[in-house]
Amino acid sequence: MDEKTIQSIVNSVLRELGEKDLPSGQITRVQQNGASHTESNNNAPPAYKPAQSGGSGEREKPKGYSAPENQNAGLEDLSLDKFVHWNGIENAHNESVNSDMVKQTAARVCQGRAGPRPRTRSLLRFLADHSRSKDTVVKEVSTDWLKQHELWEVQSQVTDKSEYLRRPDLGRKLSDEAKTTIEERCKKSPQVQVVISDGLSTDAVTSNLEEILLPLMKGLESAGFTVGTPFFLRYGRVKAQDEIGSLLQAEANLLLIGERPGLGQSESLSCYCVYKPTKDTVESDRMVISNIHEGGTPPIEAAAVIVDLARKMLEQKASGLKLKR
Ligand code: B12
Repeated sequence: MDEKTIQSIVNSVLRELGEKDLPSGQITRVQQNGASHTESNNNAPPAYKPAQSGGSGEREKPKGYSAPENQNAGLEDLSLDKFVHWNGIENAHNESVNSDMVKQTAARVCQGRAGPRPRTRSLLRFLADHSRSKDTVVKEVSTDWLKQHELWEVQSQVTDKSEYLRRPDLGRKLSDEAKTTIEERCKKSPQVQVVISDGLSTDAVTSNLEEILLPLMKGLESAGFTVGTPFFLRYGRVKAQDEIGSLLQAEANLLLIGERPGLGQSESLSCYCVYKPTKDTVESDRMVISNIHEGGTPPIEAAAVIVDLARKMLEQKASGLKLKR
C-alpha cells in the first residue's frame, strides 16, 4: 500500500472521530524488518517498537518531536448533540432529506456504513449508549442524594439489585419494615399519594426529580387536594403502588418510577396513576405517562399533565379504562 492510500485511510478514521486530518508526511510506516521509515518530517511520532528487555519501556522520541496538545484529552463525550444528531451518509442523492431527518430524532438513523460494517463513530456511540443503559439499571440512588432531597426511604422485599432483576415479584411487595415505616410516617387517607421509585433507571430519578416533584406537589395542592407524604421506594416495581395505596387508604396513587432504558435514552421517568388501588387492582385500572425527561416530555410539563389527570381521576372516581378522557 502506498503512502497516499495509508494517509487517506488514517484521515478518514480521524474524520469519523471528529479529529483533524494529519498533514501529509506525518504517517509513519512500520517496515517488515522492524525499522521505521518516516517521510522527511522530524516532528512525526515514532513507530511502535516493543520495549527492549531490561529497558525502561519508554520509547525514545526523535529529536524535535513534541506530542500533540490533545494527546491526553481522550474521546469526546459521545452523548453530545453532535454525535446523536450525526448524518453519516456521504454523497447522498438528496442530502437535505437526511440532514432534516437526523435533526428531528435522537434515533440511530442515517448512520451510513463502511462496507458491510457500521462506521466507527456510529459503533462507538452504540457502545457508549449501551453502557449508559446498563449502568443506570445497576446503579443505586445514594442515601446522600435522598437526604439532600429530603426524602426518606423504604424497601421492597428485594434485598439487592441482582435480586431486583431476577425477582420482579419481590419488587411488587413491601417488606414488613417498609409497611411499618409507611404507616408511622405518612399522612393517612390523603386524596393523592406520591411515591418515587428507582425501578429500572437510577438516572431517571436523579436527573428529573428536582424538576418534577416540586411542581407536582405544588400543582396538586393548588388544585385543592390533600396530598400525602412523598417517600422513596427502593427496588420498586409498578404494582407496589397498589399495596401502598391500600395501606394508606389514598384515593389516588401516583408512582414516579425509572423506566427500562433504551439505546439512546436512559434517563426516562414514568408516572403510573391509579384510583383507589388495592391488591385486586388490574392493569386496565392503571394509566401511565411515560417518556418524562428533558428530550421527551419535560418534567415541568409532565407535572402539569399529571395534576390534570389526578383531577379527572378524583372527579370521575375512576382510572384506566373506566376513566373518560
Ligand atoms: C416493558 C414494557 C411492557 C411489558 C411489561 C412486562 C413487564 N413485566 O415488564 C409488556 C410487553 C407486557 C407491555 C405491555 C403493554 N404495554 Co408496555 N411498555 C413497556 C416499556 C418498554 C417499559 C416499562 C417499564 O420500564 N416499566 C417500569 C418497570 C419498573 O415496571 P415493572 O413493574 O417492571 O413492569 C410493569 C410496567 O412496565 C407495566 N406496564 C407496561 N406497559 C404498560 C402500559 C400501560 C398502559 C400500563 C398501565 C402499564 C404498563 O406493566 C408491568 C407489570 O406490572 C414501556 C416503555 C417506556 N418507555 O416506559 C412500554 C409502555 C409503558 N407500554 C405501553 C403500552 C401501550 C403497552 C400495552 C397497552 C401494549 C398493548 N397494546 O398491549 C400493554 C399493556 C400492559 C399492561 N401492563 O397494562 C406504552 C404506554 C403508552 C401510554 N402512555 O399509555 C409504553 C410507554 C410504550 C410506548 N411508548 O408506547 N409493556
